[in-house]
Amino acid sequence: MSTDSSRRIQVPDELKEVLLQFSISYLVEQPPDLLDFAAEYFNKLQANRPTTATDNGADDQISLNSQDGDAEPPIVQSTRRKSVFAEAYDPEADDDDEGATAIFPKTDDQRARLVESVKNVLLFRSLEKEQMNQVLDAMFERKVEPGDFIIRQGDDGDNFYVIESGIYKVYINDKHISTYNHTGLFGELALLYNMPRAATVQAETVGLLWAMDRQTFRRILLKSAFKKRKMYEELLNNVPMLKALQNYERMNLADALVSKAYEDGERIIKQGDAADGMYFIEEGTVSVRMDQDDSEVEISKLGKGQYFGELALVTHRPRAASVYATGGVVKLAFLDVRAFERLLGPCMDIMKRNIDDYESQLVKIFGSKNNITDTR
Ligand code: 1OR
Ligand code: 1OR
Repeated sequence: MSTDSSRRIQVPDELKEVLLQFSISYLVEQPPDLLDFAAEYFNKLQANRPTTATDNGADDQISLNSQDGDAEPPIVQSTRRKSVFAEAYDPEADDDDEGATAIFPKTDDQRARLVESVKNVLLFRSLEKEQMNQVLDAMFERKVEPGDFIIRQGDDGDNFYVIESGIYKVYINDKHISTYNHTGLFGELALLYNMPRAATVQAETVGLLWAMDRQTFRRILLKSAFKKRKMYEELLNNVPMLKALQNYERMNLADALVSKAYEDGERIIKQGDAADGMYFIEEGTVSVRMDQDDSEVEISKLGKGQYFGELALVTHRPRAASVYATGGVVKLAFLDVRAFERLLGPCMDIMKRNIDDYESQLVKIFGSKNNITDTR
């Protein structure tokens, strides 16, 4: 053991996990007072602690792997339930390739409708073609009536659902918090993170859902979805603008991102082009340049944790500037315009404030307002 490594502060997995579990409970319950809630939460946790102290890792592995076995595990008390969100889950070690995936035969019409419904499912983005076909085979249709409870908060997770049609209301502690309108997916959280259902989902109208059972979900989707959320977790936690999002919304954003890399000097955005999405900088630096007479003038440099390309999406105008990779390889996370509109609503005020800032800079740099944001 070198003195260097022994001096480094180790963050125990248990600490991370306890804090994460606490944060999730706090966010889901949204109690009026943080400290009262914390005191009660930790007192309960201590009172319910199992009498035989277990060494943390082993317990996790058993509860996790047993989810993939034949029998569902008995319902565990929520205080003992382990989240797999933190380090406790290692997708590489999750041996989930055994057994055949269920196949639900479909008519041509059904398959076509299913393909249409899953086209925009962000969780499926990083799947290979073959995995995607397995997903299509494994999904089954479920018709719902107005008032049907599809999911009840606190239950163990059974299925995950993609919406073909219908309106669905989401409730947390009986409070209506959001609505799905003929599109989207739900029920992935409990299966991904091995947690109880975080919310209740109830049909408002008749509707059609495509369902996938827990085992298939874990076998096909868990690894790729989990890896992706993990991969972008740090980036998304470090973009100040995204603090306006709920944790859950940030996870959805992670599902939607696509990684792109650019070499030194390569152009990422061309001034005047139509816009197809925006970018977050994972690594490296970009140079923002504007056409001025016959050349380009650098107006700004942006680095890790910053973003660009949002302006044209907000104003519905062509790109206001060109953007180049500088000083080596630049790694970016790209968000396409449809996902942008769906997911970044809560950040719009912050983006608009920053855009106002561009305008005052514009006046300073070019001495006149170059109408980058005027809507004509
Ligand atoms: P689940 O398996 O936990 C309930 O079952 C589902 O409701 C959940 O997966 C999500 O797919 C969906 N927080 C948690 N779950 C939500 C939320 C949500 N919205 C939809 N679901 N929100 C955060 C509230 C603090 C709402 C964000 C707009
Ligand atoms: P976009 O979609 O128009 C080019 O594509 C992007 O460059 C733009 O979104 C912004 O994200 C980014 N003025 C306009 N765009 C800027 C600026 C900027 N800086 C970065 N971008 N100004 C620089 C302010 C320091 C003001 C102009 C001088």
